[in-house]
Amino acid sequence: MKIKGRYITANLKGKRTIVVSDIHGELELFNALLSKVDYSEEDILIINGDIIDKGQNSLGVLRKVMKLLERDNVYLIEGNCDIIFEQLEEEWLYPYMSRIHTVIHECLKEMGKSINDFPTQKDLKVALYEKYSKERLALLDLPIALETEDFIFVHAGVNEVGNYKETLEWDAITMQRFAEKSHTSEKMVVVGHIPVSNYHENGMLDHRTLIDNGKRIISIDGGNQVKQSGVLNALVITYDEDEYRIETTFVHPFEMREVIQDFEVSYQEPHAFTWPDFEIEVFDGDEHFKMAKHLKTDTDFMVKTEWIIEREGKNYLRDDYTDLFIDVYIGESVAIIGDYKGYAYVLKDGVAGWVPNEVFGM
Ligand SMILES: [Mn+2]
Repeated sequence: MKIKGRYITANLKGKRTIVVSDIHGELELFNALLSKVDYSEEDILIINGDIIDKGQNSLGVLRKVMKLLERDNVYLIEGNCDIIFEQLEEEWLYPYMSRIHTVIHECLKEMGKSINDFPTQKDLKVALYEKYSKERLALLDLPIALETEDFIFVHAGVNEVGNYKETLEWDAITMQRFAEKSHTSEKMVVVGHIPVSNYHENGMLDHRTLIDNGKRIISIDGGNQVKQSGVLNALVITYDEDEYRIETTFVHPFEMREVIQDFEVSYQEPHAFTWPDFEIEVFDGDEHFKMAKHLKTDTDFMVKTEWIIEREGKNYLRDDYTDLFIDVYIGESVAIIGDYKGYAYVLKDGVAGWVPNEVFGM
């Protein structure tokens, strides 16, 4: 099946449009984002896939979205995580569920059951289809793409084919790294699915919306629930005087902390490494940072000691990593991703990095 069998259209001109994607069961962040953009019934709301799984409240998000979908101006596009009710008999399901928190875990919990109460996956499916038919139907046969006057909204991407509607459904919801590919449509293609921080080559873990006017691709997955420092992004599209204005904003789940001492790095060449290229070789260093070589890119960098894990005699980064130090100034507040020995891992303007504890008077 191709997009052409499952796409819808809408007109954005004359309205304000809010676009979000990859909410991944994070009801509080979703609510925070809607209030940050001052979302109202007058606005068009486009939810560009992956509303459930990974986060802790998929049922909460799903039920909220079901309520929102009663409005004419709200659109939900299918993401690869949203079809799990149709995959209950897949062989990979239980191994997947042992690694990733899913909406199925939440259904089981609500029912007071565990997987072991069902002799076969088919039995589980029958039970879920009976108790959760409304939720399942809300996610069944969602549109794969929404096309407007000048935009195409799709979860993962479109193929570089004569007409984007020839894109296979499966590609549209699962393709990798679309922002590095091209497409042939005149329209701007807006996607989620791949955290934008995976695309940066400037040594930054930057989670903010990536707008590529040359390629006509906007990527908005801020890595919420996938990246430790991830955020939930929104696009706000308005149309005034024959022109679109595209604004971006985001929310994050971290606590803010006030800076009471300036910290500025005069010169640095930062590095960032993202999954799956985590193997490193550690040389010397101190209790805070070690010097290491990133094997895949043959790059020397500084790694916070807590980020180093050892497996079978080899060293790895335990997660995405950046060695960027962030400039901070008295009176501003930054988001605390985590406190580590001597340093805090912080998020400022959507970019992750390190500051010494002294900036907080600690
Ligand atoms: Mn996805």
